[in-house]
Amino acid sequence: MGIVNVTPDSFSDGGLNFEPGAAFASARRMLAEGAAIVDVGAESTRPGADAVNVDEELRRVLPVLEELRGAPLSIDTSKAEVARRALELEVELVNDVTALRGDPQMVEVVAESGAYLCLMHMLGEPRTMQDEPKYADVVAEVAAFLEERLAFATSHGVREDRICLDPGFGFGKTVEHNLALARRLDVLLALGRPVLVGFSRKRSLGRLLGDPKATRGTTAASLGAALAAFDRGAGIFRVHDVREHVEALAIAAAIERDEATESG
Ligand code: HH2
Repeated sequence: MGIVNVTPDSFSDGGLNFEPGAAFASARRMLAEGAAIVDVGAESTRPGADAVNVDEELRRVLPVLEELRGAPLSIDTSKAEVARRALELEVELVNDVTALRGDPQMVEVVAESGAYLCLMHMLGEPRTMQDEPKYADVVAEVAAFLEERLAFATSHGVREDRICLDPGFGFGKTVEHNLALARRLDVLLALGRPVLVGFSRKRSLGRLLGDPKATRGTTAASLGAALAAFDRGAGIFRVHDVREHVEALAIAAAIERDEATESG
């Protein structure tokens, strides 16, 4: 899953794709490089980011979705109206970082459309989520949350086979919380749905490499995280550097396949 942030302020590619022309070009390049889908978002969720109102979010995102109509796209939004308009333009997946808690209409919009849905864990909200996040057991709590959100979505008519789950790296989590979750992806996979991971360029990666004030991670660090998550069963990788991830994951998958063949 390639990332196109049509925002002036995203932590990772802030401003780069804010102009619609730049956003289409990035999305087309990512698809040509092997992305299965491109996630278009118009509201930054970086720690401390301000919220964007629905009119502004639509103004940013609609020209991009219209131009790319027919391509495999995902919409990164927590607003039902933005999701509804995106789905009218044939977007296939709704990526809601609030896991259907941000807008009471969202579950109905997704259920009626039959679209795919990503449910992500976040502790708190973007403005304050990195202010000393605390868990008694981060893995158990994130798994319980995702299990409850999965049940909520399916009980409101979203088909279970359309849903993927995401631990939400960096969303109300310290470096240690992120590492614990990445190590124990098996606990999330036990919920029976594909797991999406979004480690790409996140600041935990820069901090792990020794810069306590890092605000982002490098491409190489992102690849390391993606490969470790692949080994633990992650199936969808939300990334900025598509070509590098496609190549690295293709090799990891080829090695995995070979082992599976040899063991019968
Ligand atoms: N991370 C970001 C945004 N949306 N969605 C899912 N499902 N999982 C994630 O980990 C995730 C996400 C934040 O990254 P980015 O889009 O690069 O930056 P920003 O939120 O500043 O636009």
